[in-house]
Amino acid sequence: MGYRVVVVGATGNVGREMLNILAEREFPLDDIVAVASPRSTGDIIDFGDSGRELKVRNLEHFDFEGWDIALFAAGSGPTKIYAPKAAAAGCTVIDNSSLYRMDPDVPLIVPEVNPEAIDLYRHKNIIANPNCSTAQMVVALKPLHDVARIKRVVVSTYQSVSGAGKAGMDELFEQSRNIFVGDANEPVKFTKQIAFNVIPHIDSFLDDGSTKEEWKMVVETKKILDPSIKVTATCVRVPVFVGHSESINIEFERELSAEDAQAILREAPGVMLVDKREDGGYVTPVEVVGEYATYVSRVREDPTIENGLNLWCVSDNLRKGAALNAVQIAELLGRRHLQKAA
Ligand code: 11C
Repeated sequence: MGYRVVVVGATGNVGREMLNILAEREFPLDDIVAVASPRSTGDIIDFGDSGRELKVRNLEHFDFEGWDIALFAAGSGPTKIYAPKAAAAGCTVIDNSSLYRMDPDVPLIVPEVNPEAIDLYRHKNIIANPNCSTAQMVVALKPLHDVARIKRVVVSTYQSVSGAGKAGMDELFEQSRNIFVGDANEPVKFTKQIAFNVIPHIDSFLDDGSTKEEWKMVVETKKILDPSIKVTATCVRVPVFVGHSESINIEFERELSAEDAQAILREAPGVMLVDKREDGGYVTPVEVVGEYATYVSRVREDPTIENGLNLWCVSDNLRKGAALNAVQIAELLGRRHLQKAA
């Protein structure tokens, strides 16, 4: 016996990956339905590589009664309207938007890091999925924190355009093409030219000069991993289609050698250490597309602070940063609470 699962926002970058990953991981299903905004109603989409096709249904008319789990990848606007309806109908919502992440009655889960926090889901029948740049970072930090206690993190991100949806990917493609053929370029999705450029701005600006993306990395890390960890972030959009990268500087309470950190990361759940200290002995975003792991490279001591380490962290932002983490939460929910499947 399996679950009846709804994917909301099924035609977007993350929704499609949710379907791919449910199929790939053979999530125990009794039924699966793809739901999206009215403009996609009736579209036919693949249920991963399963050979099965799904006809997209209209979110505005969808009845969540009788469905077990809804994976939402619909953005904050539709989620605000439809997630509470789904939850009230008895369908547990796993939401990829930022809407509920900091709600004290909603658990914010990365299964490798804080699986026990999921028990809080009963308050609202909603579970939040973190921002992609936070998810991969806490997977890498958690095993190190367990051993040497992290005091402070300084992170700079190199975030792919797929984080801004299909429109972001289209803009990078079009701009690159236009530059080669000599056509004019007008930024639409991004504030400045993204092709052959980098933009130190993701999401809206806050009063203190930081951006909401940077704020999310601070507060989500505290909620998921440890409220005592200080985080300062600079989030940058780069002309990469898929895969977010992060340069992370960590200050620990206790001494941790680079060698010991490598040994810990080699065994850590969800982490793949690729750290050869030679030409090409590290991971870049194009190599992680379609992968589940969070990759760590360039682990080294920072001699400018006491108990400091630097590392490089790369992951598929549409997978561990979004769809995979949501499906892992659904698996965890099944194991700990719903217990329907054999
Ligand atoms: C980006 N991290 O790369 C964003 C996308 O809060 O879920 C995901 C935004 C979020 O643009």
